[in-house]
Amino acid sequence: MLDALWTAATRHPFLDAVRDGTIADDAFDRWLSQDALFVADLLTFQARLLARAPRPAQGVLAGGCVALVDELDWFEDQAARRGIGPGQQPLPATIAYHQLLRRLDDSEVDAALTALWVIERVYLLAWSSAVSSASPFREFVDHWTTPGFAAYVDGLGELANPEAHGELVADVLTHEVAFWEMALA
Ligand code: HMH
Repeated sequence: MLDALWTAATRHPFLDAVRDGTIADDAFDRWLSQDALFVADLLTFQARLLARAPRPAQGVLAGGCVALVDELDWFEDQAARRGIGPGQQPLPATIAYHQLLRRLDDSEVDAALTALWVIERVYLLAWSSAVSSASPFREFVDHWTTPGFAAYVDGLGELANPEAHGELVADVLTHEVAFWEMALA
């Protein structure tokens, strides 16, 4: 059940089309503008989590916050290059993910750390499935497949406890699937 959800969240027709260079511009731009909104929400969540995290988790979480600030700059740059204006409105899957992150503000740290590990591991695996030397979207694929990002996901993995939070893991994966679906819709 969980395996099937991991597969659904990390192998998706959106990613196949990115790999093959056949993704429609409007689908890619929809993903890009919605993911920028998601990353802004993720930074808010992660900064709050850092504030209540135990000592051993602070380093990896703080490093991740800095990376997310850089990522927001990168998204703004990419959006401008693709002619996407600022002030994009969140679509239903982005709003639902926002609500999940808000709920996690009130859950125990152990659960929130586990969810964060799933959120980042999904992107590492998903974009790894889109690797192709010929894709015109290589810059995006490279962004979430670098050794540095893989090391960050490993660092989060040491703080995560997926066995204790199976339902939450499934919940995050379901939101990830819905996010890819939104891009293609
Ligand atoms: C929807 N999940 C989504 N967007 C992202 N950028 C990540 C995970 C990883 O940061």
